[in-house]
Amino acid sequence: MSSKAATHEIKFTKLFINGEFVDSISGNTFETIDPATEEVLATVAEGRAEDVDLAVKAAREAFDNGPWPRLSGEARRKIMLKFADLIDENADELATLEVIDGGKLFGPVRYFEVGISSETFRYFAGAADKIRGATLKMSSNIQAYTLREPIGVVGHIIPWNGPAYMFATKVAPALAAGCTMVIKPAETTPLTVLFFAHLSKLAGVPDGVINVVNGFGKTAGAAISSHMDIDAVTFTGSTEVGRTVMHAAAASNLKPVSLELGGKSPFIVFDDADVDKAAELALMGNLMNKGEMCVAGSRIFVQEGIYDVFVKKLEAMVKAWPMGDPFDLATRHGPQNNKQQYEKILSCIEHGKKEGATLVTGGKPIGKKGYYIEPTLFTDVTDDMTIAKEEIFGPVISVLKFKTIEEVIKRANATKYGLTSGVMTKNIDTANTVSRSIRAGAVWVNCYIALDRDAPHGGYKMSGFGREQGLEALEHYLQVKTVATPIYDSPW
Ligand code: TXE
Repeated sequence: MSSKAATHEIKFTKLFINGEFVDSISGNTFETIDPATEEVLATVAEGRAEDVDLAVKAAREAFDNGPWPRLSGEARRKIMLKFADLIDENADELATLEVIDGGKLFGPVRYFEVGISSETFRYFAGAADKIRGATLKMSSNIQAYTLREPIGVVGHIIPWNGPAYMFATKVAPALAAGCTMVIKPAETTPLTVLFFAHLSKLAGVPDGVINVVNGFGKTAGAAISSHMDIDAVTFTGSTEVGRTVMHAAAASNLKPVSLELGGKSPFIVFDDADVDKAAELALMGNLMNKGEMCVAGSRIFVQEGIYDVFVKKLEAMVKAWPMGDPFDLATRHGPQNNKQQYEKILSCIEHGKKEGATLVTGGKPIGKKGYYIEPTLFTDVTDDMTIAKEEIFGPVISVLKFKTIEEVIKRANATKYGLTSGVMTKNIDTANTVSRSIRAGAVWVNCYIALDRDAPHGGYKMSGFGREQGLEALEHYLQVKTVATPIYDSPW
């Protein structure tokens, strides 16, 4: 649907190690595809274990002997602020890469997600000179305090649904803490991350602090999670691979991991809610980014008194969801990121049909080229159906009916996931009860996807653990050291 991919010059396709773009040791490459056309966009260097080794060596040297962890917080802040400015100055390029490599839409990325990325750098730049420990009350003749030290070399394994956002979310707090790192972008979306690597050099991030190894999960990803010289790993992706990463971390050097593993978030609409607003939020919470969002409100529980009106309004909105050229600012619907994801979504839709949900609209692929799927609305969904249990990660909305608050709380919590949730009601007591009862990392009351730099984001249960964004995100990148000295002749 877009012609821009064919003419856009792609500047960076190699690995980025120790401040240089380099070929992989084996010389292997792989192709990255434009999901809107299924045509090859670029041939990219493919890193494997030996390239990860090289990248870790560079990061280790930069950590053990280089300037980054030893710079003052102010000096790190300055470089991070420069990095943020460069992100804004290159917003068109970054957004274009996100569209052609990841199937995202130009408007939301150019005018929203790139800005979130640069603001994330500014937020954590502001924290870089405020990392401090505490004075401890031990005994009267011992003076003790804590130091917060960077944890060391960090491995970041990044998914494909928002590479720019993910890069900033993981890299900015790690930089602020004084860590060095090896990043593996998803194999379907390496290009934005490579462009960020180029910007990091322009910003003045010293060589070896940021390294990027493109490659596949089972080779490059596994080499990161099992590496003996990586001190911590962060992972965002599927629950299944999260488990593998944790196993590998445990089986190697017991490095701490933080995992963000998706969800099956409830969005609960009570009879007294503003129904127009509720329908609009349900729509955005499922169709934005063609549903490829860990925070999707993919189980919409609607109270019986408002159910029919809600479904009518939502149906009209889903049918009017604008499709078209991803570079057209009016377009809201793009291709799914990759073939595997496209097939998974279509298979979930088939399950929905077979298991007895009512298909109100959508449900089919669009066109002959590109991974496009119609925005899809199912009603009469019940808790036991596959579409109510499994993360679909696509433009598929499931509406379920409920009667009472006690019932809906129980059903909303009856999931292996616990990432986010939403509740729509004008009754403060209802809002408070639901907020305290839902087992999830966020409850959005009369709003949805209220993500912010200052708001910690992360999961309960099998949605993972650890928090990204907010000052809490720094914790993963810091060690606490207690220092104690005796005080002789203390007057106290
Ligand atoms: O994810 P994978 P996939 C969910 C979503 C989606 C499903 C499958 O439901 O439909 O996962 O997507 C790297 N060791 N989310 O298969 O494989 C991989 O190269 C180390 C939710 O694409 O988990 C990529 O960089 N790393 C989610 C990253 O893991 C490995 C975002 C994610 O890919 C690896 C994406 C291994 N053995 C998918 N195997 C969210 N939480 O936002 C793969 N990888």
